[in-house]
Amino acid sequence: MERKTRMILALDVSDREEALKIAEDVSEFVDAIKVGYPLVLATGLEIIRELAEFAPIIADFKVADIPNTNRLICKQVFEAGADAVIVQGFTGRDSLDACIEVASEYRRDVFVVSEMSHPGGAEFLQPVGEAIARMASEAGAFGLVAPATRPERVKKIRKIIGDKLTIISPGVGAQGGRASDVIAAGADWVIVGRSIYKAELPKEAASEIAAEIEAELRG
Ligand code: 3DU
Repeated sequence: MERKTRMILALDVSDREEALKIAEDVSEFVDAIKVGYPLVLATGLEIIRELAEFAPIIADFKVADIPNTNRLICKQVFEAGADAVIVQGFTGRDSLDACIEVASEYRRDVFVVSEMSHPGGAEFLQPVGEAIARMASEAGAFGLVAPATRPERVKKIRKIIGDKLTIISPGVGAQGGRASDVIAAGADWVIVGRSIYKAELPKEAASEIAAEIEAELRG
């Protein structure tokens, strides 16, 4: 995945035409498109190949099972054309290793959720987030998912992993995080959903956030 605009679109709509239209409209402002259960359950796994025409696809299935099931899920995801998959880290090293093994067979990437962005993310996951980040680094994951709603946590996690892993960060806009803050804290990409796909003019919304990130990077 190339680091150009440093933005990933979270395309959580449930209509195929709408998804394709938004993807086409905003493709110049995003480095990847994240698809998850809302879109795939509504339209089918084939949507991944259709959207891949516009940008690399990150499949956000937050895979969280035993190693064998994780392996089977990841195979399906990569066969469907996804460039990367998001998996949970709390299931442990063996479950994560299974995902990374399949990803390396397909030459694709794995992102590991270390901690989540919503208020409940602080209840159970945050206390183990740093240990998950270390495990993901040792296991050879490509990146982590860390919360844009808590830039100080992104900063802490960046310190722990150094430059070895990338960080993608959801929680910008609708959840209260600011793109520039989380890029300044050390995220490689911000993930933005509702602030773009629910905007009256998604292209304008994406362009504004991209400009904010660019200004932050210019200093
Ligand atoms: O809040 P938004 O509409 O910008 O969407 C954020 C996306 O990122 C959405 O797909 C959600 O499922 C995902 N995500 C989080 O919001 C928080 C996490 O910790 C992990 C993924």
